[in-house]
This record gives sequence, structure tokens and C-alpha cells, in this order.
Amino acid sequence: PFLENVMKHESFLSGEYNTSFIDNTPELFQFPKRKDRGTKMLSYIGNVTINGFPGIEKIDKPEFPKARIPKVNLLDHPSNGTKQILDAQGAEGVVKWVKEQKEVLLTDTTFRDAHQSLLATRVRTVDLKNIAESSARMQSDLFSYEMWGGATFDVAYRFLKEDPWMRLLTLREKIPNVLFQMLLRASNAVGYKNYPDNVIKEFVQKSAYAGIDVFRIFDSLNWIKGMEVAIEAVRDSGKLVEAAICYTGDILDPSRSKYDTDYYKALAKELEAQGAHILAIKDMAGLLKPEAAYRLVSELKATVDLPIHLHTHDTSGNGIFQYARAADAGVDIVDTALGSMGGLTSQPSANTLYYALNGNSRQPKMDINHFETLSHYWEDVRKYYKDFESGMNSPHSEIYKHEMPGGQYSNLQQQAKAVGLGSRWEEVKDMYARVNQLFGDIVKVTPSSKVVGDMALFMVQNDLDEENILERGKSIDFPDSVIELFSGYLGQPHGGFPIELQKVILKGREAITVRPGELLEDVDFEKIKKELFHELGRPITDFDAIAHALYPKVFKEYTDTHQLFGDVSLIDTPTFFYGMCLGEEIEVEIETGKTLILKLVSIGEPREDGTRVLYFDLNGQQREIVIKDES
Ligand code: 3PY
Ligand code: ZN
Repeated sequence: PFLENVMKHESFLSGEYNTSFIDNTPELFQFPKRKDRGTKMLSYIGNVTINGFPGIEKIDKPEFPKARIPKVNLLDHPSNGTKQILDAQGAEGVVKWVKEQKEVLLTDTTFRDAHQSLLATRVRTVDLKNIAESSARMQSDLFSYEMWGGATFDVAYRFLKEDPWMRLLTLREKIPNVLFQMLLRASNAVGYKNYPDNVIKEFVQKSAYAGIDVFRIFDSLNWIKGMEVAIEAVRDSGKLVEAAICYTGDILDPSRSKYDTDYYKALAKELEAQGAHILAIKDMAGLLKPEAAYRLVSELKATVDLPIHLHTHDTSGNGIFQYARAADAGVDIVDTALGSMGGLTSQPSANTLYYALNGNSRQPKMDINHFETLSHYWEDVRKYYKDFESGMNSPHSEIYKHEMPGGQYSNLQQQAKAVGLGSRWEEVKDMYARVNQLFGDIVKVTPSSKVVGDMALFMVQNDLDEENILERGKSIDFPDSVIELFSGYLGQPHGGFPIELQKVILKGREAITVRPGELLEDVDFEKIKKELFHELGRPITDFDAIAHALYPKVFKEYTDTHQLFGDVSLIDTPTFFYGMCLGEEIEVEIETGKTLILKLVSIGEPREDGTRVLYFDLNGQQREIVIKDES
């Protein structure tokens, strides 16, 4: 505390101090009464026990089976994998190696897109950490783990109250042999709007430093100009640029000629010229029908000299068929999830693909028994997150109509519930498709998909249809995200914006057509660090500063929670969501070799001021925690 007081002091911060500073500044020796880590953690647990976790139904903690963590010998170093190729031979070495492989290579998305798409991105670091060492030893043939980026960054701070950088660093330490891949929304980084160029560069540089090897970069309108800064930053970092084209429409349907094969070929060529190492086809909604996959992959293979990495969502149930046809056409890498985290809005199951390609020379190289064992672990862990399941439990062919990305489905559903439209979900989906047409049939992927979702919720909530919008639009206050899109702040859509609608939405304001980053002022990271240091009274990392630059409000709420409850990421997931039962005992490892043993001994009746006293046992000592009962 003394050092903290020194470092927080005005004179110290401004550099206006001399050798008598300590002797003449008595307040440096006044220490606030602080709560220890144990008490902070008990406050969190007590609070959830009494008031529940925000956004999920408050019930008594269910009994969950103990997750089946496979036993592996940690003294056996994991086999060398793609990470060692990158380290020894650089990005070009990885590309060369990929091209030499006869089998289809796999990316495992269980740590990112699978749970973003099935469980509203809520899987916590502790559950990833617990299986990481086993995964490294059981999946060393993978091309990569897709394990970061997309919505995970924001959700970690916003809902899970944990630090996504720590997740990356922790997993990197435990998985040293396979490439780590992230999803980067180009100029939107891991957010929902364009950021200044120096934020994108800093984000890429620090992510590469913390452990990301492959950056899948996409623009939510397939506007290549919006990808340039990110592509260059990744090339500068020495890591792999996986430039993505987002698939929308239907190349098999001649009536949807806006997005035909030539459109995708032109994009691929441009991305190759920009310096992509790998080309991704990002079929974020699972719209690429099997025959279309065959044609598109064949055509792209003939157009560019890059490995092709195919990403889909299995929402329709056609994912395995799509991958099999893509394999026939020579696709190099496909995205899959472990069996129990695969299918439906997630990626196709790796385990199933293995059997689907039995007898095919391109069957992926993998130890299927290992994949089944890891799948058991996820079958158990998935139960902790049952409140975030979308409720979709069979293949959903309507996806071809509403075209909603898999990663958005369960998240938009949560958003609809939050604004009281949970029971009108069917209408929301239908409206989503109508908004797409109203907007001129745009590419829908974060953040453009979020704008379509916001507008759909807005129209259902206010009983609006397409005609009202155009007729009465001048008196309608559109959601901010809609105004931003039509102002050009997310970039330019293929074919431009519908002019009439744009006028109605912008109400006389000018839209931009240049790259938004050209107009945004650089963020001053040193200033952010200084301010945060002053506010939080602790050393500020570059990682903190980036998080603050991306989402100041979310980061502030996260740090407030952290100050109140400490590092809640260490608590096991059932306790994190449901608190503790009377008489229950749990263990929390707060650092290697240091474990807290917590027991909930009693819960007092509410007192007049609405508080209750909870008695815990913390490593054998009684602790009294006062919690306000919000019920
Ligand atoms: C994301 O940007 O988070 C996505 O998963 C888009 O598909
Ligand atoms: Zn996806």
C-alpha cells in the first residue's frame, strides 16, 4: 500500500517531487482498510448466492457432474506442431507446409466460435484452462485453435468480469505446440465500430506478442479498403494474415446476382495482392450449400495461389456435406468443433467429419479417440452454461431465408429477451430478413449484422414495417448503430446504400465515403495509461490501455467489479453463476499451490435495512459477509 500511495500521489505523478517528498508527505503512510482476496471473493459468492447472476434465472445451485478431465502426463511434452513450424520457418514456411499436406487440416473452434455460437460467448477462462494441457497433448495435429477475438474479448470484460489478455497468456503457456488463431474485425478490431488506425496497429502488435499467430481478418461489408490497416499490421508483426471473404447470398441462384462467383473471385485476387498468406471463406451464417462450396473452392483455387481455409456454421445441418464437397475441390483447412460443442449454430463436428471422410484420401489426420475424450469434457462443461443455450435443438433450414450468422443467433436472442421480445423471436427472425432487403441486401456479419439485428428489434418493438419507415422515417429516431452504418462509418457496401432510405435515416447529415480511419484521431495511449493509473492506483499494462481505448465504459465497469470482488475468473463456473448451497465446501486455486477452501455455514434472515449476514468458513476461519438482498 505504501508504494501504491506513492505512485498515486499528485506530486509523484507530475514528476514534481524531491528527496524530501516521503518525509514531508504523511498521507503516504495512511493506508485504506482493505479487504483481502478471500473476503472479496466471498463477497462475490455471497452476492450471487443471495441475488443470483444477472440475466439468468435465480435457482438453487444445480448438481453438476464433475467434468471429465482426461489424465495426461504433464512431464510428457506435447508433440511439436504448427507453432514450431511458424517459429522456425516463419509465415511463408507455414504456407508452404499447408500446401504440402494431402489431408484436410483442421482448426478447432471450441475455445471461441463454438461457444460464441451456442452459448452466447459465455465460456469462462477457468473451463478452457482446465482442459488446455490435455488438448495440447491430444490434438497436436491441428492446424490451429481458434481461441480468441470475435465477441470473446468484449464478453469477457462485460459479462464474465475477467481479463481476456490473461486468457490468451494462460492458454499460450499451456498449449505451446499449435498455432493460435483469432478473429479480427479489421478496422472494428474486436468491437462494433471503426477505431483509429493506431488502435488497430497497437491491438495487433500486442495480440501477436501475447500469443496470436494467425489473424483472420474480415470486413463486415467485404470492403477491402477497411482491411488494409489490419493486414499491414499483421504482416509487420511476422504472423499470418488470413484474409477473409464473407459469403452471403447464393451463387447457385441466378436471381441473386449481386454476390456471384465473379464477385468472390475479384475479392480473392485483391486480397492476395494485399499480402494475404491464407484466404478464408467465411460462411458466417452457413449459407454456402454443398454444391456451391465445390464450385466456389474450385474457382478460387484456380484464381489465387493461396491455401484456402473454409469456415461455416452447421445451422442447416449441411455442414459436413459442405466440407466433404469442399475437400473434393481441394480446400486446405476447415473449421470444426469438438463433437459435443459442434453442430447447429456452431461449426460442424470434427469427430463426425472424421467418419464422413472415411475411405477418402483427404480424411483428416487425427486421433479420433482423443477427440472423443475431449468431447466428454465439453459435454459436462456445457451443462454449466445451459441458461445461455439458444433452444435450437434440430437443424434449422430457415437459415437460408433469414441469413443470420451463427455467432449472432444466441446473442441476438439474449438481446431480444432483454428488451422484452423473447416471446416474439419468430417475428424478430423474419424481420431480420426483411431489414436485410430494406438495406439493399448487405453482407451481414459483425458489426453490420448487429445493425440489422438492432433495426429488426427496433421495428418489431415499435410495430414498424418497410412502408412506415420510408413514409414516416423523418419523425423516427433510428438506433444509433443504424445511423452510423448509413453515415459510412462502417465502410461502404457493395453497390452502395439505398439512397432514399439513407436520406430518411440521415435527416440531412452528410455521409462519408472515405475510410473512417482517415478521419479519426490517433488515441493517446500514454495519456490513457496516466489517467487509468491515477484512477485505479495500480500499474497499468499496455493491455489495459488497449481495452480502455476499445470500450471505455465496459472496461471501467470491469475494473470497478475487480476492485470490489477481486479476480472472479478463478471461481469455478457453477459457483460463479449460482453461488453456493448451505453447507457446501468448494476450493479455489488463487495462485499455483495456493488454494482457498470455502464453506458456506449459514445465511441470516433479512434485516430491517434489507441486508443479510452470511457466515463462511475460509481456510478454517470464520468470515462474516454482509450482503444486500435485492429481492
Ligand atoms: C464475430 O465477429 O464475432 C463473428 O463471429 C462473425 O462471424
Ligand atoms: Zn463463425
